[in-house]
Amino acid sequence: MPAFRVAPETPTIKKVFKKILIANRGEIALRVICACKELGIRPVAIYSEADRNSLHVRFADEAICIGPPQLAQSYLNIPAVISAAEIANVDAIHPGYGLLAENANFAEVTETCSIKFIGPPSDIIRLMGEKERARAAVKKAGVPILPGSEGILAGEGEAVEWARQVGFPVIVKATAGGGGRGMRIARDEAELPGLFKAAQSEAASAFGNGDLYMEKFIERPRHIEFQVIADQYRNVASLGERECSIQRRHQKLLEESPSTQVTPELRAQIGDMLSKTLSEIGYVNAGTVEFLMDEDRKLYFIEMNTRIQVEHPVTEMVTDVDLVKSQILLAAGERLENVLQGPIVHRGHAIECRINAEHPEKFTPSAGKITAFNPPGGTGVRIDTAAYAEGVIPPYYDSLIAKLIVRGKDRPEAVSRMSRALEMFIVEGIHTTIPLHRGILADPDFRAGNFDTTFIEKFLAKRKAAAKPAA
Ligand code: MV4
Repeated sequence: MPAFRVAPETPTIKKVFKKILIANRGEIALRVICACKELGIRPVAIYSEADRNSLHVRFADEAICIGPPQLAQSYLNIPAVISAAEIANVDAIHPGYGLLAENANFAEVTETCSIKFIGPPSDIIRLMGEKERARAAVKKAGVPILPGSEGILAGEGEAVEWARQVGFPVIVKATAGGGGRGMRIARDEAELPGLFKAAQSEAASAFGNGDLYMEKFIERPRHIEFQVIADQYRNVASLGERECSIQRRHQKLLEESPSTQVTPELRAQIGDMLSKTLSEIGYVNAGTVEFLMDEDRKLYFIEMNTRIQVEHPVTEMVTDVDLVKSQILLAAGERLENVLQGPIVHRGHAIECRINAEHPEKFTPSAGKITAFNPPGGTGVRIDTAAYAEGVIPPYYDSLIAKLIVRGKDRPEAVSRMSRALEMFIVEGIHTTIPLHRGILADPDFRAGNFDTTFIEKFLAKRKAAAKPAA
């Protein structure tokens, strides 16, 4: 990729939408509203009956109630969302993350109604949503993937054949899955047919598609993902990586950038490779390419997400690129060089802690009224939230209530800043993951950067042992 030139002759962006409907709620709806306001675009909110008093309704120029609290009857109700967009006469829809963000049919219906979907074309969403097809597509374009099957596994017999070739342990994954759903690890040949059948029927009932594929199983991987943005003229830029190994049951808890395991050379190499690959595929708008890193620090593609992600602020903090504004401008047809207005530079270190409304030990949702709310401030601290004192967290939706993001000149400063910010973050009336994060930030292995995707398991076991009185 060429370095991006500063283009002083084209400092302002001409092609812009007048009105955007935000098909989401909570902190990401507010985040998109911020981007709209800064671009002089009128944001239109949709909301369920449970969200009447929420901040995304308050800060939007218009707000349309689309139904009762249940997701299927409101934020996931495609006819209701499209009707609101038609009534408000918007130029585009921003789907946020989750909900309809990676629903290819929704993107297709939106475009059929002559409303711009802020994301990739629906056929690209569909391609990346079928994990086996995505894997084959990026392999063809030269991205390293793990040894594994080619195409969909025809049956247990073929699974055993591939496993012999790849070598145990192997993992079978649902092509319609992703994010950890519908996977089974087989450690030897004896258990593979049973696990295959279990995975197949689980995938069939969960996704309406029982198709499976196989990969070599990596024992203690790190989860590292690369942020990319692309215009509709096949220009693609990589904005570096996020380290996302601190997860529990496939829910990320904490993310950071850069990864302590990625050198500037590796970052540039993967970035160039992804720019070339995604240009060939015709990728457009923001996207995230997920990799597993093995003990030899080799990266292998596992899947691609075609949306803005929860953890996008850590990339924004180290690059100073506003990813949501970029999404909007790219969807409006702007060229990448006009959106970026200069080279991509990585400065300092950023960490994000996801503050969930849940019990810190049991991880069960904790809905209710927030009685006290003191978000921390100060140098290098950012909070993305739609929560406020006296506000109510409804029980129907995702438990994420705030993202606390810090930037420091280096990792030690970011860790220290996050620790003090967590100390000063007060939320009362509901349970949150704030105490859990305080514990993670104090952990010697976390502080040393010495962790992988098995970190949380060990951390929680240590905690439990320490909490028990000595026998
Ligand atoms: C794997 C793996 C080991 N080997 N694939 C889980 C989420 C989904 N995106 C992919 N996942 C995994 N795929 C191979 N070939 C281990 C995981 C995995 C994992 C990955 C990232 C972060 C946390 C994880 C926790 C357990 C398993």
